[in-house]
Amino acid sequence: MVVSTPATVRSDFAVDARTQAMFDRNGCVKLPGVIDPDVVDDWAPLISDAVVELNTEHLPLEERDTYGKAFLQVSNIWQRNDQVAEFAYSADLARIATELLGVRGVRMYHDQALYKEPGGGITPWHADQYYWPFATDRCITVWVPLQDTPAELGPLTFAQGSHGFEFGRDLAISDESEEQLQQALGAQSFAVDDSPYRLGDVSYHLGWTFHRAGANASAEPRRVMTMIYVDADMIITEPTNANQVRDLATWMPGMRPGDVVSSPLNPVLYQR
Ligand SMILES: O=C(O)CCC(=O)C(=O)O
Repeated sequence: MVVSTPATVRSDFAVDARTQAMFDRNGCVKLPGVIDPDVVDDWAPLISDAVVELNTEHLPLEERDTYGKAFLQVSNIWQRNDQVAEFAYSADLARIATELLGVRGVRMYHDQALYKEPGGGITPWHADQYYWPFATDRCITVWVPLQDTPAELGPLTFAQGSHGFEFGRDLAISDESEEQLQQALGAQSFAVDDSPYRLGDVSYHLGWTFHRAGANASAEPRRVMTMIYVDADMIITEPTNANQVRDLATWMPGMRPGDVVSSPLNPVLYQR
């Protein structure tokens, strides 16, 4: 059987003034119907095959820590699977990121499949930029569910407006981040968006926006593909923790603080 690659992910979604205002205010936005559901359906098995092939986590769920129970995490699939690279390189998803960030263009930082297994645990509250040595907040993740994602599968959940909140920016994903941030974010009365996603919906969030996800209480895996983009002109800063040292070496090999993010792993995916 000849398996053909589905069409490159296209979208004519235009970021209008209302969407932009919502994103600027909340540091995140869930966007309905960005991708044709049939196209997502076509891609889902290819991405799942890559996750099965490349996954290195083989411990039973009950033997993993909280981070390990949250999801199977397979990163930079684009480097190892030419088909999935076409998905990860979607110019339209990168265009939307560029428009939301208000920059001239974006580069690939890395991609990541996040598969929450049946019975998989919560994703603790955290902000991604704790892991990233960047000079500004112009970095963004697109979260693309590969099936309808109602509450029982663990949809991504945002504390709206928390991208300006500084407490907890030094916390790695852990039981501690969940506990401390649940309390701190609750005390600030941030609105929490834990709404479901329909197939074809996606969300975008800034690196400093606090987010979490519930456990997967269903019998199906919660399959999600993400791409993380940075401003095409992003400057690398001195790492402030061991995770940032590792991220610098892994996602920007050969680069140093003061450089523009521009290793061979960081192609420009869209520019205006
Ligand atoms: O998918 C999840 O459960 C968490 C995702 C996340 O933290 C992210 O994409 O930044």
